[in-house]
Amino acid sequence: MAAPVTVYGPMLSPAVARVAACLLEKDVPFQIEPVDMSKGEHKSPSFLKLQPFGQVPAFKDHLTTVFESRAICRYICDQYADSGNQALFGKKEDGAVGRAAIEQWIESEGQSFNPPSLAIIFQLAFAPMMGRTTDLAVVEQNEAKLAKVLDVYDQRLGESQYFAGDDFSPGRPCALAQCRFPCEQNQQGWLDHREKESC
Ligand SMILES: N[C@@H](CCC(=O)N[C@@H](CS)C(=O)NCC(=O)O)C(=O)O
Repeated sequence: MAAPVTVYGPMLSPAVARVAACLLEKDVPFQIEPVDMSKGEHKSPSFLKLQPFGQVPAFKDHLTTVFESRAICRYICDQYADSGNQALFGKKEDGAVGRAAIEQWIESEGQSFNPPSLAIIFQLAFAPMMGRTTDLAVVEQNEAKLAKVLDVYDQRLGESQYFAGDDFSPGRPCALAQCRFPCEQNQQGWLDHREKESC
């Protein structure tokens, strides 16, 4: 029997991995529907109905479709509140204050951590896969930007076990989705000195 939840896109994509990490943490069974980006399937009319910007991932369950990986994670935490890690998006009793403590780290992951880390991953991991030359100047520029973000992360993770406190929250899978590339491939050792950010 098919799983009721479908994630569209390749697991190689950090944004798809972000959603998969959230579903695994929430113990929600899901299936991955492959989207062959090399053939432009993410720009096809049928996929654009699910994700109007032509990007992976897209998400579908028995109730709705959702796009944008962090919005999908929020939806999963709300819709599947009673499943898996029930405190993933904050404990009910912590209310708006608890939610804000998590939201601020998810937002800063999307705004500050994601752009430079994705640029580095694109150059070091995806460009060679696509037969393109790695632009080391782009890597260097983004390493400098990322270093500032990681300094803040180091400081925060010196104060608490996870970003939003001592409980695991979606900020962690959001950032982990990106970290897996340098950790798996040890690319140029650029995370080696960042023990706190280790996978
Ligand atoms: N903000 C989007 C970004 C998704 C994204 O950048 N997806 C990439 C793969 S990791 C993609 O589909 N790129 C193809 C394109 O932009 O045409 C999200 O978090 O879902």
